Amino acid sequence: MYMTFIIGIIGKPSSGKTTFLNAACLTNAKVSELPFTTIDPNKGVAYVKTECVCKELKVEDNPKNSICLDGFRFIPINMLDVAGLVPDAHKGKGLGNKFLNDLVKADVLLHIVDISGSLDKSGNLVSMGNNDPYEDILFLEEEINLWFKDIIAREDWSKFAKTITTERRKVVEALYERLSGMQINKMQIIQSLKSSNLDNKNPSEWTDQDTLKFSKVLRQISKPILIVANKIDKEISDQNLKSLENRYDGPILPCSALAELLLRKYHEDGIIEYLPGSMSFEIIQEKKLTSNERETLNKIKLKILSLYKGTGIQNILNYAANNIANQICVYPVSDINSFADNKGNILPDAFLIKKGTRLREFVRDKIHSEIAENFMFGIDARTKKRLGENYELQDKNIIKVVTSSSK
Ligand SMILES: Nc1nc2c(ncn2[C@@H]2O[C@H](COP(=O)(O)OP(=O)(O)OP(=O)(O)O)[C@@H](O)[C@H]2O)c(=O)[nH]1
Ligand SMILES: [Mg+2]
Repeated sequence: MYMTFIIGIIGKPSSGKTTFLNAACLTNAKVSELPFTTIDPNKGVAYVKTECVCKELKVEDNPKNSICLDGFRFIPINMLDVAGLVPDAHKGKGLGNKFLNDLVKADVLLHIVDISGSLDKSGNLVSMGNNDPYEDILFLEEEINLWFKDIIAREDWSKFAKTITTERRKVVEALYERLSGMQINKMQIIQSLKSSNLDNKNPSEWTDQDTLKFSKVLRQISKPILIVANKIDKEISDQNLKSLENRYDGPILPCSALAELLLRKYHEDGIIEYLPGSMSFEIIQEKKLTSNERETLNKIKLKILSLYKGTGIQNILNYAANNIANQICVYPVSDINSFADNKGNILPDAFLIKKGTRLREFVRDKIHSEIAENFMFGIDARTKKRLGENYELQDKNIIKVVTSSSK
């Protein structure tokens, strides 16, 4: 079964979640100043940008599952944008928190924060700087943890807890089954039990605080949140970002979803040449721009691209995949000399997988379960060395999978 990497977009109403999705995926989901514009989730496909191995190998590739532009491999990932969350959403405030259930399969969550501080907690306009983005980070994280707890301790919890004994292996197995479909593995459950000191406590004896503690740790590990300081183009934003950086202990990535959306649209229309993630663009059809548009583009160049080394979107997608979710990139091939598949396509596929993934898991999850059954060994196409099923895949590995039928 082929599973793609999923990024979920969360935040209070009007922080720019849908604009972020539209900019990253060039979708056309509805955006407006009014809070709760999004009710049903919006989906899109974005790309993580990695340096393609075609450069190093000096080959011309024919990508199939991804795109190669100027020696950069853009690998598709799924994005999901949901409704806005307000404080006490778990008690039913705003649109409540049930819509978060659409995010159970997400690998990473992006919290889109309005860094200009121009919106109250429910997404209504207030004067710039009046809202403290730090408070948004705190309330949102709490709501996400409480949502997670609601899923773990859903109504049949006491019945479930009674069926398991204290034996740790059984507790892990039972919790793993209960949480299936949430992108959670057994190691994460073991780690969360340990960190919340619940290793030796039978779930039937867990207090509400215990469940909350466990949910919090498990959420942190399995659905880490990356803070995105959106609307960085606004006047007061840079100052707010610096003040937030002094108080919040974690990465905060600046972004102007609006600027990225404009650049990608002008690029699509052939007016400018812009490679997502780059620090500049080139105007190729100057005549098609009004003087206002030219001025806007100039501002984007001076006040965003050069100051923040890009609009932030591509950097955020890459950071979420590489630094937060620890994804690496692997290229399966059939021919270790030409790096082609069995149809002659050179370096056809590039897959994102979690660091630590073993060859056998990779074959099972990313290639084909039938191939996994006949799996014998792998070959590193660079070194031509044989790799056993327990080989831990490394970033930019080019791998041939040998099966009993293909040998
Ligand atoms: N200046 C500026 N405005 C932005 C940016 N991103 C979004 N906006 C504006 O913010 C408003 C809300 O944008 P949306 O994308 O609809 O926000 P949302 O978070 O999806 O809102 P809900 O669906 O209601 O929760 C719109 O007027 C956008 O144009 C940005 O980077 N800079
Ligand atoms: Mg929206």
